[in-house]
Amino acid sequence: MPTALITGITGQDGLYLAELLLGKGYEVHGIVRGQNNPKRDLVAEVVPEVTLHTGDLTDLSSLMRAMSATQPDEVYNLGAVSFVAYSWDNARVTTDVTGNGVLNMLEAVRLFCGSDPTRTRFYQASSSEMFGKVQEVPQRETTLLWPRSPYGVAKVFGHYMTINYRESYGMHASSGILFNHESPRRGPEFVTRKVSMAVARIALGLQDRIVMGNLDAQRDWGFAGDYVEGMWRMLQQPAGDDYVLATGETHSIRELLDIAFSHVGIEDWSDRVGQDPRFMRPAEVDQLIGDASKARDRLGWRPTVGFDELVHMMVDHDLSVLRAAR
Ligand code: NDP
Ligand code: GDR
Repeated sequence: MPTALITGITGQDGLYLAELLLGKGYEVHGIVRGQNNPKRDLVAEVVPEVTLHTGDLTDLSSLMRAMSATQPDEVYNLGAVSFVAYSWDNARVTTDVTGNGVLNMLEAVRLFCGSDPTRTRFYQASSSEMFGKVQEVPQRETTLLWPRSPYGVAKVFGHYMTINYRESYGMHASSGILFNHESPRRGPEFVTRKVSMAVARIALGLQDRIVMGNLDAQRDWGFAGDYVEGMWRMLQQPAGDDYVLATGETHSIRELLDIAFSHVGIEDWSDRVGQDPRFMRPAEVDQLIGDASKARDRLGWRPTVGFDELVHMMVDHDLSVLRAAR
């Protein structure tokens, strides 16, 4: 039975990945930070078979302890300060966790592997946010990186450090450059979930309006369940490499609002949506659209959930949660 260690197990992707790996017969371990993290209960509820270990990406010794306790065949480094807007006001902690945390995890894996550098395969959660200022459309593995946020800069560091460890030490290290992926498990601070929760509340008469930031930004949104499958496929290849995972379609925040409101029978949402500078960013990534042809050709990976279906899934989920609580 192969063994996997996941950082960021309490997050959206960590839970989907744990479910996927358990379904494939893996023994799954996760690293959870903090002395009394309430999300331990969430992991215990969703994936009770997972064994949790205390650790923090900023603490190398805790990562080394987790490596030696679990002896993993595969490590998925999903842990990060992941909210881009937060990263401007918290640039240092974002750098420490999202950037230097990758170096710590790579170093823990390298030291554990000793004279057999491919003993443990490593996945780094890189991001389309690294592309930042648009240089090329669609964006692919070779597109020039021009990050526009402290989060994006930290991810670029982690991305190149992963490539550097692969090239310097011969490690089986892969970097997945994933475009936005969402689900009913998405954190409420991200735009899709913020909209799905608010639209569900508005539909049930529990709220009048939603206040948003930039409605013109465009994102390439897919379903998180599809993207964790791509992560796993990367680590099943004979050697580590870098791959874009994306749908190849882009939509604006306005289109997201159109589809979500229309799903609950509201065609004109103009008086339901306000805008506030507090949700605008000091620098915006205007348009993301990914070219996942390398992942399609080499991994046989394809997204299965379209944008309308994804938005409907999230609104329906939030409606059912609210109805059940009534
Ligand atoms: P989430 O924000 O849902 O999860 C982030 C995880 O990181 C949480 O489990 C969190 O733990 C953990 N974490 C935060 N700080 C630390 C720390 N100091 N030490 C250890 N763990 C920590 O993110 P997603 O699941 O959406 O994303 C997973 C990864 O993929 C992230 O690295 C993200 O940046 C990246 N990514 C995500 C994309 C997306 O669209 N979802 C696209 C591209 C990349 P806690 O619960 O304790 O806060
Ligand atoms: P993003 O996701 O920054 O792309 O990072 P987010 O959902 O936060 O923003 C997407 C776009 O929506 C615009 N926007 C708003 N965003 C939020 N959160 N709240 C609002 O009210 C709002 N109004 C407009 C934003 O300006 C932006 O253009 C996500 C994270 O998961 C990262 O960790 C990951 O690396 C990238 O996706 C790929």
